Amino acid sequence: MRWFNNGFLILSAQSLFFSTVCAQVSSDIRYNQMGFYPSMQKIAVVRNASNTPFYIVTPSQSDTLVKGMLTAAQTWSSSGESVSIADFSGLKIPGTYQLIVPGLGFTIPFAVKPRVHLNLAIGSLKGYYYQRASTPLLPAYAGTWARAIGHPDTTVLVHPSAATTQRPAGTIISCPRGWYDAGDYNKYVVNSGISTYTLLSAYEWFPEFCDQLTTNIPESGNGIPDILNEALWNIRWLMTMQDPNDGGVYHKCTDANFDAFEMPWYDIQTRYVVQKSTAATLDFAAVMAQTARITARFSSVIPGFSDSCKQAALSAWNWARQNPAVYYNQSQMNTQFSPVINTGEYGDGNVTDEFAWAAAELFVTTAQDSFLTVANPLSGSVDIPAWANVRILGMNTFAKYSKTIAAKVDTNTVRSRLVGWTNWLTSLIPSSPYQTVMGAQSWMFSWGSNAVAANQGMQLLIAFRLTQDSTYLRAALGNLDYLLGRNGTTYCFVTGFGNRSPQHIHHRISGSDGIAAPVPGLLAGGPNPGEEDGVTTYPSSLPALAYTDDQNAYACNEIAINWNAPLVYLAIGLEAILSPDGLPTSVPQKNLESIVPNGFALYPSCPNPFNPSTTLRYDLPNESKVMLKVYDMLGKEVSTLVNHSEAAGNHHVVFNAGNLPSGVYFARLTAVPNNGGKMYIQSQKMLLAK
Ligand code: 9MR
Ligand code: 9MR
Repeated sequence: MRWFNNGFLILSAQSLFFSTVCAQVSSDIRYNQMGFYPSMQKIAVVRNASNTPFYIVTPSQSDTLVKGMLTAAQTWSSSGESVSIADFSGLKIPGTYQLIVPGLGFTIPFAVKPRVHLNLAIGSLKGYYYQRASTPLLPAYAGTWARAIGHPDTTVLVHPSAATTQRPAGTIISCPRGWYDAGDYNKYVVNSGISTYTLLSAYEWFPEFCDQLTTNIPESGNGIPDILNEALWNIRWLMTMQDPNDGGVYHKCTDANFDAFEMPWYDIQTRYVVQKSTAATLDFAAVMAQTARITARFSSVIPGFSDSCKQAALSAWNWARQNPAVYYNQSQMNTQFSPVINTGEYGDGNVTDEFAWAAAELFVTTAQDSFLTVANPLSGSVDIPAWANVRILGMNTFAKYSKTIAAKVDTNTVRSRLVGWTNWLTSLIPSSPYQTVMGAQSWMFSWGSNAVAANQGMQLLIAFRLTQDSTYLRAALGNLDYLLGRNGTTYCFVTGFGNRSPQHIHHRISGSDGIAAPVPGLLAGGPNPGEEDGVTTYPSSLPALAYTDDQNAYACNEIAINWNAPLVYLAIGLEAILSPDGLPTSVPQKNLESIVPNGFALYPSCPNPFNPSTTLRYDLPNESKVMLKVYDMLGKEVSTLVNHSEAAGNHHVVFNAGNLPSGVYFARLTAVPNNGGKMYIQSQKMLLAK
């Protein structure tokens, strides 16, 4: 028998009475379902118990490692629950464990291990690849979630609200690439701004870690870290949103109306760029200035790119200076122009924070202090980052570059404003029943509340970097614990991670790809007592419980690029700080590029399961002799769908199984390039359900 330093008793090889007393997994025990770092705090929140013992056991429940006492229960007004805390931070030995509360039940086994959030860091960043517009997602990178190209956006019309002499209404421009904003297929500059900034900032704060992080995307291995490769997919789109004639930036590239729940390639609505706005133009200026200073390090891979970004940032800034109050007000716009536009608004009637952010980024990139005389990044109130609340983003950048800007900026004020505000956040923890900053006050639950948690986490990590005070690090991890299960709903809010994650996110691709599992690595919006979608399946309207895993519930179960970004930052930051020895060389990433050439793909059939017919899509990089056949489970050929030469490009064919029995079938595509190149083969599984 021995004791942990904090007084926990370790009993060896106890035969337990628990298995009979509590023979069930309890949903009353809330904890980070991804697990815990050996060296860090470990907390579970337990409902409906108080001042009773708890045990940490091995999965066979034969050995007890920790015996502790639950704290006295407290009521959380945001959820109406009575909860107490099981603190087993003393358990520092890596392993797999279960927590048992006699009378309540036990948890599913969880891990205590180093790098416990590495896969989350990779997966949440990979989520952006799955959101890419204007490109097919190749099986080599997207696996099951491979899909054909949607929204090429090479024929985008200038909406009458955006007409100028040089570009009258109806002018065709090209705005390819970018990420879909969320569950919808539109691309909004304002929301892209903060999302891209946050990914770029993760790189700026943790460059050595990011250099090693690969997500198996088409650009992997090109000499640029994947987090930047991914950001560049969006930045190259953003650049097309600037009118080269005047530097102003269109507010969005959009359908007139939200599309149906269908795969991207079915959306053939006309795409428009609408009115330029000051907010979009300043957000653009900020991100382009940031991109310019980062990509300058990669000039051998992308020569000239950094300069183009700087020019783009400067001309956007000039437009905004001449047009300082052009707000995007969609309903007003719709009274003047047609077609009427009904997609997301991202309207913001106060752009003083956008001016401050752009000024900060431009100053750090150019070292010219004229920007700071236009807008002072240090004035105004510090608040949680959000698409309409961007002042703090500039302060973060000042904090990051405080050494280089110290001659012209009062960097003590930068630091004291940021740290002072995070002190207030951490001061909320002791009286918070879940012991987290997130949810300590009920106003934190709003549309996209999970991004409130993640953004608080990002700011806490920045405070840690500025002070080395581990209070902030613990609090940042506490908010990640919240997102991954230590919350009022029992959900781990990231698709594909944890024991219980959302299955029915409001996401057109996940809802129509015929694959049961949602696209992975995406953070659901989270509890929102506004319940603006009118869905009736919410279990409660209490702030912390106002969440339902229902596809129609867009006010709490949509995903969005500005919500994933701070999650990426938080996961990367914690891993970089807590795994200082870098990434293990065995990060499970396969790059199949050498096996399957770019441009060759067989996509999963759609629909799948199907009855009686389904469509198979495939892309050829070169003119090839193609054989596409279908086999049954026993390998017997049941159909030849294609057997002739075809041109390079996208193709599709319908497989009709009217005369076949239900069951699993395999489509197999073989292509022999007519130029004598190597033969390529790919298979996809299909389910016929009659
Ligand atoms: O799918 C849309 C989602 O991306 C938006 O966040 C949300 C709020 O603007 O709107 C969703 O679209 C809904 C529309 O507003 C009302 N009709 C049902 C649509 C969902 O299918
Ligand atoms: O995140 C946005 C939230 O702050 C707003 O309250 C809400 C309603 O205007 O819109 C959210 O943004 C949605 C956007 O308008 C359209 N794409 C999906 C976004 C996430 O729901």
